[in-house]
Amino acid sequence: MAAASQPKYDIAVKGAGSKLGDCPFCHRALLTLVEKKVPYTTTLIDFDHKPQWLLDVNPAGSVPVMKDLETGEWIVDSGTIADHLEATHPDPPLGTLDTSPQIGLDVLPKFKNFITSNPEEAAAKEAELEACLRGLDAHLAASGPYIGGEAPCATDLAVMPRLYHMQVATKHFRDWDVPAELQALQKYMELFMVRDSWNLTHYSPELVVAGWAKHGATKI
Ligand SMILES: N[C@@H](CCC(=O)N[C@@H](CS)C(=O)NCC(=O)O)C(=O)O
Repeated sequence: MAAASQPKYDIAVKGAGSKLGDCPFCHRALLTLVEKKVPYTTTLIDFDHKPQWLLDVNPAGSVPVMKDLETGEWIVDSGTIADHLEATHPDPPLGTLDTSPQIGLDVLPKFKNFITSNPEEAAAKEAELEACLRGLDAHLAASGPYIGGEAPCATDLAVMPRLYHMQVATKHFRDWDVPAELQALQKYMELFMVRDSWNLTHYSPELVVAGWAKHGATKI
């Protein structure tokens, strides 16, 4: 899979066969490459058969990891990859997470706590998720349509994959929808999901559901 000829990097991401896998961190790194129009190739890592080279490069065994094909340098972790790309390919400027609005990132632990909660704690976890989404909606309503304003910033590329997981997993496991009155948030997700970068990098809802089922999400 190549974004253009003369790849500059090869990025290893979760996947199997020819399909991208359900990793929001890999998704963030891929979105950054595509938004910056950096040519790359992709190596898919089947988590049931992790290659030894991945463990040599990153003893944690996690992806994404990205190799600079000119220098041979490995860049490990989605945040480090995003910062590296910002430094080496400043156009279009996305900023770094540190310099971008600090909002929305905690949607991942919030929805994870909700979809893995037991019946006694579900209402409280739902309320915490909703509060997090309301904060993001208020930011988008005031200074959107993206978290970065008129154009996506580094935070958008980290948050959108998490929101996708949230949307799919809460619907499947809890028959829950983002409250309809959070219109700026609804519009934001729709707007992002028609970007070329999203179309080139997204994976199916079925993979998201299967992934969270493995991580303890249940229907109650
Ligand atoms: N902090 C890392 C986290 C990456 C991460 O946790 N990736 C998961 C997939 S979503 C992984 O590779 N897990 C290894 C495993 O489950 O064996 C980053 O941002 O890149």
